[in-house]
Amino acid sequence: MVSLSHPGRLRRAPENFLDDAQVRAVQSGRRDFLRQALVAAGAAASTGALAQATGEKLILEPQPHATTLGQPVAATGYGMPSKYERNLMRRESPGLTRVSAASVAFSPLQGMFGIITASGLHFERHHQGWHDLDPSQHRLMVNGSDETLLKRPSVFTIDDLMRMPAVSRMHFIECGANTGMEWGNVAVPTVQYTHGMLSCSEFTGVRLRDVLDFCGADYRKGRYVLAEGGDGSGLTRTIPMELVESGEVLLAYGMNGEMLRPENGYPLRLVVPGVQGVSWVKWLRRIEVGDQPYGAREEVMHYIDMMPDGTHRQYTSIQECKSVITSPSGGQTLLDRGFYNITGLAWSGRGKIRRVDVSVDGGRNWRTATLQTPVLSKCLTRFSLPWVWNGEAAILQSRAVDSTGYVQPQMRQLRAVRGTRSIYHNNAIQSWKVAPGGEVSNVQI
Ligand SMILES: Nc1nc2c(c(=O)[nH]1)N[C@H]1C(S)=C(S)[C@@H](COP(=O)(O)O)O[C@H]1N2
Ligand SMILES: [Mo]
Repeated sequence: MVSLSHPGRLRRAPENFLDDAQVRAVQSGRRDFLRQALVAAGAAASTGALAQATGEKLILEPQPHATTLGQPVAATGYGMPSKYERNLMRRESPGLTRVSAASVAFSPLQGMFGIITASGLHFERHHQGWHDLDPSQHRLMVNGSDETLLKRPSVFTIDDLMRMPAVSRMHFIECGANTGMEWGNVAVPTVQYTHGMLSCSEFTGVRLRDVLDFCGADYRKGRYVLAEGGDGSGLTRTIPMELVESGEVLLAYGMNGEMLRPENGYPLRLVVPGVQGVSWVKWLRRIEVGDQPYGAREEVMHYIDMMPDGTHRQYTSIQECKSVITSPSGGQTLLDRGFYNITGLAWSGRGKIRRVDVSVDGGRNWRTATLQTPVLSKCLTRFSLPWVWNGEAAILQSRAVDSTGYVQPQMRQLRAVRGTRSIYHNNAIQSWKVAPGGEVSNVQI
């Protein structure tokens, strides 16, 4: 048994890493704030007063809630988190975009348990803002790029789709730009901003394959589908037919046991397990079967990987194996020497997580972490490793291996191949430095 008799205490990360002046600087177009913000976040973590333990009074004296009548049932028809959890929120990174309708809100990975993201904390990425669509006024059209590719072009209501056989599956969704700010150097202080374009839910819907079968798609000639969103961004993405034929691609209306949230595409979104978020088209309005990739705007202008030799790669859609320690993580402070449960998340767009190794000395020595069940394909996997912090400097890293045998690369290995001009598909090993004072910060080694 690990020394639970000396449990270490941990101060949580400051959630907003930019002060008002820095936010104003960003809004006026300046972007040199990130380095300063990092210093500021460290300073904030090392000041703040420690809460005093109130001791036995709480046990020995009857508390108000034990001597009064509580709130009635259904006081809130839809339950909300405790007011004491108000700090745990998805947040926008003020430096990233100038317009909040075309932006990202990051999931607070540092405060989440298990593998499922509470629906209200699911990250958001919109190109043109979100809408709360009336499901009775929404339609999905399914057609072929010419009449030979699909025998029965059809228009479905949400009710039509909900009457068809449904499946529920747990999968992660990660934006291809997740960790994209870190390509050049350390950019943001906390795991919310380094890795928070990542969420995991149980999705419910109809297999796209079943709908294409129903419409009489020609799978021999029709090797691609185009998915089109209903919002003003005109977002379209090509999906290879193999993925559809595998039965994994869903026309989803459900998320975590209820209808999708408006921010996440209510009433219908595409679920493309293992593939980067941009292909999970929200407010889905049309599916077209075609015989070649479409070369849409989000496939030739954006979501491409800039290579060091000046060329770029297209259609690198699968999210490769990746992991991150969510606690201890950047912005937190270890207040005592003693026991800490190192924990984090691992995932792979190619299948299951086979193993996660954790290092506390910057990658010289590795120990195999425990994987929490269930370990599912194309789903987040929670890992943990007990650790006794002796008060010395440490560098924490996690390295995931997936069911194909692929090993998550060190940052320098990834840069050797990909250079530093990319935005997308940074799946490098994340390093958190623990200073002798206990402050945890984002570093690259
Ligand atoms: N119609 C539409 N679908 C969309 C987008 C969008 O702006 N419009 N953004 C895409 C991108 S880039 C990502 S990463 C995911 C984000 O999904 P989420 O907001 O549910 O997290 O949705 C994708 N689907
Ligand atoms: Mo994205």
